[in-house]
Amino acid sequence: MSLDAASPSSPVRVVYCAPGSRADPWLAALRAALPGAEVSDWAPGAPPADHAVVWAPPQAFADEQVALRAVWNLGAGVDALLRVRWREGLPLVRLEDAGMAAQMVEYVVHGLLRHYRGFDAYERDGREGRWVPRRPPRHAEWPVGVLGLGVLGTAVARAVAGLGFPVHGWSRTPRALDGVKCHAGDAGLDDFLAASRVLVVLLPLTDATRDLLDRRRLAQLQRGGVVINVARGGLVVDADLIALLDEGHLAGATLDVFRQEPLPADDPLRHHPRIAITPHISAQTIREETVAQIAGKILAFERGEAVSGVIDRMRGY
Ligand code: NDP
Ligand code: OXD
Repeated sequence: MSLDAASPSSPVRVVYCAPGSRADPWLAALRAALPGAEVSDWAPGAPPADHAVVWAPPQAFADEQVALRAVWNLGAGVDALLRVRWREGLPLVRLEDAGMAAQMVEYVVHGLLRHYRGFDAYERDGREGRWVPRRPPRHAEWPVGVLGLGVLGTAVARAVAGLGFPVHGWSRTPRALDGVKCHAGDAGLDDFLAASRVLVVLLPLTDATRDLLDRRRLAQLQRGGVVINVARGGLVVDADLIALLDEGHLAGATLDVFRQEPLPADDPLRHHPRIAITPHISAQTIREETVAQIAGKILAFERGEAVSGVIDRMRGY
């Protein structure tokens, strides 16, 4: 088998499966990046391939594609990928950054500054004819906690620290980051929450993190707290978030991700005056960088080299 376009041996076969997306531009980009490969779109009954490039594929895809040597996820989050039953030992590989870290930093910094500088209140004043300068806020009064210190959480924590905010971070295993007070594991969570006023959620959704942010944990944030969830909706208990906003313990929330997407028209999160929502766009998959990363890793994999980003299925991320 070969990835060399000039080689006479049979080409490596790459199949693409991302239901709901337009396949053509992805197929064209994959063919350009892997000129020695045979790249096709998946349909039931398609011939077996060596590599799969996927986003939320159906179970039928995994059941049929029994010759796969690796699966390449078109995103950083793998909760949808792990809902599929894959052959034991088949490497599942996620995206790492690929242009998402810079977008995530922009989104979180925007959300943070909106609350910190009180822009919503000033915009309301402007519309309603008021002219009321308020006392300038102090960074020291707005410590930021970043839940998850992986590829994206680290970029966000560094950027926020660079703006002058006190920053705390929380991860499963201990981390060390300049300018960030790092906490780890279940034992470190209470101190982390108590030290944070703004909570940025950048954890994967796993059995260990589902519903993590319930009333008890959100209430540990400092009074006037703000939640910025850019990871997955299932990490936060919506009713508890709304109750703490209504009671005044929390001051606002910026939410990019939801348990059900698109968010139903009648969902209370859509209509709450102190919740801003966006349609899962905080860090989108960028085709050019994504294909370059996946193609580079497929080439390395075929040369027998180790690749980064392989998911630990037991851990769930
Ligand atoms: P990484 O895998 O690089 O980082 C995950 C971080 O979470 C790690 O620091 C890890 O700890 C920590 N973590 C995982 N489980 C636990 C746990 N049980 N307790 C404490 N910490 C835990 O992921 P990324 O940074 O690349 O992405 C994070 C998430 O962001 C994705 O899983 C995805 O859901 C979401 N996402 C959302 C996007 C959007 O547009 N809204 C776009 C892209 C991603 P440790 O360091 O010890 O391993
Ligand atoms: C991802 C996402 O996980 O887009 O990459 O949410």
